[in-house]
Amino acid sequence: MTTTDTQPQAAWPQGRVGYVGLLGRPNAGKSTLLNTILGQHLAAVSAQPQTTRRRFLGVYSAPGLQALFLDAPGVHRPAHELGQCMESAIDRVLAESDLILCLADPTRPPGAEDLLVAERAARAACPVFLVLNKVDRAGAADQARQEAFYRERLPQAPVFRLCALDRPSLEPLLAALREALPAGPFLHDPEAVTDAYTRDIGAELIREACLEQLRQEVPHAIAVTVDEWLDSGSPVRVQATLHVERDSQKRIVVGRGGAMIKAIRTAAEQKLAGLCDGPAALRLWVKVSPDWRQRRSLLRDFRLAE
Ligand SMILES: Nc1nc2c(ncn2[C@@H]2O[C@H](COP(=O)(O)OP(=O)(O)OP(=O)(O)O)[C@@H](O)[C@H]2O)c(=O)[nH]1
Ligand SMILES: [Mg+2]
Repeated sequence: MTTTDTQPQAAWPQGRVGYVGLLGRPNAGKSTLLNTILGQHLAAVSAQPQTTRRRFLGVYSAPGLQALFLDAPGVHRPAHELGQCMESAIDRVLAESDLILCLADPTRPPGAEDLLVAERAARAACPVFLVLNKVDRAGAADQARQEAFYRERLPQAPVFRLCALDRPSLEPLLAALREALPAGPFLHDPEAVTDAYTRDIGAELIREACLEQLRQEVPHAIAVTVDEWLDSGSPVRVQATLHVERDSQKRIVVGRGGAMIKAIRTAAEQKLAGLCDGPAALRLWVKVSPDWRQRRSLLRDFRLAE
């Protein structure tokens, strides 16, 4: 994976270029869509809502097109300081975007979060495309209900139906982006897929493993910091801390006889191996950082607040 620019900027081509913000309720499939477009698993994805916590840039370059996708947290009513930081990340993505993809999930009836999403999209200063995702799992009636809800608030938005897991179903959307984005010079090296540090992507993938292994509220109470990342040899050696809010959560994360932390480590090592194109050896610590989701200074330390 290339995260840093390798060619001089003067050598980058011209084409249709712009920032494309991903807006939608939690679990709508924004990060899945980004990963499929990039052809790499870089953004954390899970069946649980509120997986994404901060803005993430994914660069899609093709002949004559550079779409700079901005993944964002899902729109919801914030319950804590972390939620406020996620709101700020959404605001920043919307302010930066040349075009917004408003993702709707027709497998669920329109609810309060959809209203927040649609109202936000309707206030946007740039064009909005309505994307009905998960059409592989939603019948025609459910798709029509979701489309009607959003179209009432976004009457001008063109509609795309797709399955974010299925690359060919994204082609009409990518073709429309090529038409809609402004002309200009590429803004990133065409070889680069993100500007994020590999260790920060690694931290997200470790948290993705926590979301898969743990249930209910516990994974949401976890923040991951990478304390060491040694990628000069093989295996890549990583040390990370899982921060939880309470002793009771620490006991669940460690598990009986260390079984849970071992399962998290094994799952995370596989994800890190995919990221690093080679084996990874992970050491994990669990630390209680009381009420970190409410504390600005810790949110800054964990790079969740700007
Ligand atoms: N069947 C099906 N599942 C999908 C599709 N798109 C996403 N999913 C699943 O939906 C769940 C949520 O996907 P995410 O990409 O994490 O959703 P998100 O919008 O980024 O969620 P937040 O980060 O919480 O805002 C995961 O289990 C995905 O595998 C789709 O088109 N079809
Ligand atoms: Mg996400």
